[in-house]
Amino acid sequence: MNDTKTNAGWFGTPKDDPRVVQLRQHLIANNGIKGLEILKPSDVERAVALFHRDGFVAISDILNAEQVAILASGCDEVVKEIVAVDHDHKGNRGSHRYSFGGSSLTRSQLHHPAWQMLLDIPSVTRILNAIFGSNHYTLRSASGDFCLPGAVDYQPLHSDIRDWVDDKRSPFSAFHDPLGRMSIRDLPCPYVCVNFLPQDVTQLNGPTRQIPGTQHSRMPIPSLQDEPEWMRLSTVCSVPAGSIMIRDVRAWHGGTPNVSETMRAIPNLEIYAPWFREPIVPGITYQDYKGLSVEAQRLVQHCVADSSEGLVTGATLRAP
Ligand SMILES: O=C(O)CCC(=O)C(=O)O
Repeated sequence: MNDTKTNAGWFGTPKDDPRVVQLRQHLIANNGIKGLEILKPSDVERAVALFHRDGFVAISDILNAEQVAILASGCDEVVKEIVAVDHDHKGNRGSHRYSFGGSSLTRSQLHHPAWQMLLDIPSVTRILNAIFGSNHYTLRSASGDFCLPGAVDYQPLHSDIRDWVDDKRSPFSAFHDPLGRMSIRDLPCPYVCVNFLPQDVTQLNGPTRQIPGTQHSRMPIPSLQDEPEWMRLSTVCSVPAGSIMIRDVRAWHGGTPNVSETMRAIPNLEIYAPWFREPIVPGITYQDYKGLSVEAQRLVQHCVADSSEGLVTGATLRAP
């Protein structure tokens, strides 16, 4: 076991524990969605069709080598700061698992240049325009997730958006049909997450599991105990660095074991559909905003702090 405690190396259950060795073998033999299509940036129509069919789509060759290097080093820098305040790798999305936004005092990483770089990638803009049928969508946050090596457990399946029909105690969305006939799941996609991959995502380093076609489902989401094995193996891999996953956040998804030697990050942009808005927390200073391209400024227009205000940035395990 590499017990460094201050960096993001393997920590926790020994990597040669028989259960870990067996899990690794099982994942190599079985992990990954069979026949997963990985599209190219020019496959815009197919991307829209797969997104609406499955609730997610993977597209390679979005970032070039230089952009991948900038994003990887930005993620490493932020991960180091977060792990420094969590020596036991307890995480805030399960053991060894963290939200980049949930670990930031601003609830976002939009202040970071590596995330700002993602705001104006023309191939992404083309696909989002096609998914939403307009360019009037708006950024909610720049965040994402990472999991450290030694994450041996599965994160429960979940949706990132819930309304009052799904969960009366902690709905994510204010959407409410007093007659109880409509749920946010009956609507067109209100909110997408675009994950950018700064490293290859493999069978072993915690590929996101996505259950195809569940974005409109009203079935209860299975707990870890009830989840069938095919769902555990329904992961988006192997996908090369520089790719994106575009996900309808209503589709059931969850984190999976990272039994590799290295951290896996999936920084993201979270984007509201043109017709959907919920409260947005400022994540970028006016000064930084002024330095962005016109397209990026359009996207972040609702995330900008007042011109007289700075932002207090830094790592925390419990974002305010
Ligand atoms: O890390 C992943 O692959 C998914 C994480 C996730 O869905 C979450 O923490 O909400």
